[in-house]
Amino acid sequence: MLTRRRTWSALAAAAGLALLTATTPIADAQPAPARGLYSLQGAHTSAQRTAVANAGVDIAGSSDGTLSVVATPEQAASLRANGFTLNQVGDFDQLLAQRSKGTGVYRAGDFPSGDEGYHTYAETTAELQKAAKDHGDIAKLSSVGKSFEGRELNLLTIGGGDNKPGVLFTCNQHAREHLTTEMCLRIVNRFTDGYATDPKIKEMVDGHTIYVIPNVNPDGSEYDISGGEYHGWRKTRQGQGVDPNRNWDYKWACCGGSSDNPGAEDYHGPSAFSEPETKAVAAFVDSHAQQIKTHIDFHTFSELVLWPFGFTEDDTTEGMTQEEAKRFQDVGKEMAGTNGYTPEQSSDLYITDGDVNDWAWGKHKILSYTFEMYPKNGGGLDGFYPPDEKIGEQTTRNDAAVDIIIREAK
Ligand code: NO5
Ligand code: CA
Ligand code: ZN
Repeated sequence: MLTRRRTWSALAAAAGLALLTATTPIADAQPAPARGLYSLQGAHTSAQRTAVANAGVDIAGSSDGTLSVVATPEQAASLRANGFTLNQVGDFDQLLAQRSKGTGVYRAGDFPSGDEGYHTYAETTAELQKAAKDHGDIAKLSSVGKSFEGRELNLLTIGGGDNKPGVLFTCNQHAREHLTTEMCLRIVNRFTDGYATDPKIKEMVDGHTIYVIPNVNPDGSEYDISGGEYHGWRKTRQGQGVDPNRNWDYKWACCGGSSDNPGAEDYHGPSAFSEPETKAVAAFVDSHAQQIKTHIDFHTFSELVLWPFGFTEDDTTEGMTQEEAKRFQDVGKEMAGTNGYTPEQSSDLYITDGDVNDWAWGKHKILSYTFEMYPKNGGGLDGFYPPDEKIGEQTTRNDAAVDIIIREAK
């Protein structure tokens, strides 16, 4: 089993090596090792998956003990030495370049050619403006604050009024998980366009306030598609980037579920809410905490419904009674019954600390879930970047689950 301690000694060794090579002529300097995309077998338990995450590799997906990971050759060797089987799918950068080539002509600022069905930040903003304009009676566009690079963190509010129970949907904490932005847009369009014609939609909207934040990490998602090539980027864009889903101020950095190495993909940041994005979304939730009852944060991929806590393997603990845990399980399973995802406690996947669900429940008792969307298994790069043809089926797939989390806001 890998341990955090071993990870650090490996890092220290690598740093020592870098100091030695720095004295050799520039021409002999080794480039950063190419990262590979690997299929890793043998990670059947949460403890094993947490160990893989703590080895500093980027876990992209998980299904039946097989993980899709991005790792350096050194990391791969160390994982093999610790008993995991790793098969290299390909060189990560080459795969990204290949996947970005597309079929047609690349239009500046857009997604890579062939994937134009995805919405850029500007296109998402335009969609939200249109929804608010076309449905001014029920929809309002505002912002909860600005990203590090100054983009508005758009909030579309639908229905109800401030005295109706609220439900929050957040998307795109992780930059490259673009399908999630489409999920939030699906929710916006369904509850605005459907209002006049679908009595069930009308009833849900009239009885609730639906808050939708389609881009929690717009700097990251714009960077990820910059130059017409996917970059495999996960984090924010401040410094070397911070994993926003390790940056929330509840049991932050407590339990080995994040990294204190700024280069790591699960770096928790220098302090809780160091990122303007998580800080702004949290301030919005704080100011509506009496009203917001339920929440889904969308991610990709693995087709999972996850509930808190992520920081501990215990089902019940301080802040989570037996009764509360049972409600998470019951509603989680009911939602999973509609979309075919696998329902489980977040830490059954691997330990995370400072994630949004732990904060929303731990601080405000909001019934807060993570959905890991399509696909279940990520062959090649399709896990990160499913073709845009998948958007329709994979977002409507969650309509019934979305209705359940709205129903539960009461
Ligand atoms: C998430 C969940 C475990 C909350 C995370 O692959 S993901 O990064 N989308 N998984 O690790 O934050
Ligand atoms: Ca396409
Ligand atoms: Zn994610």
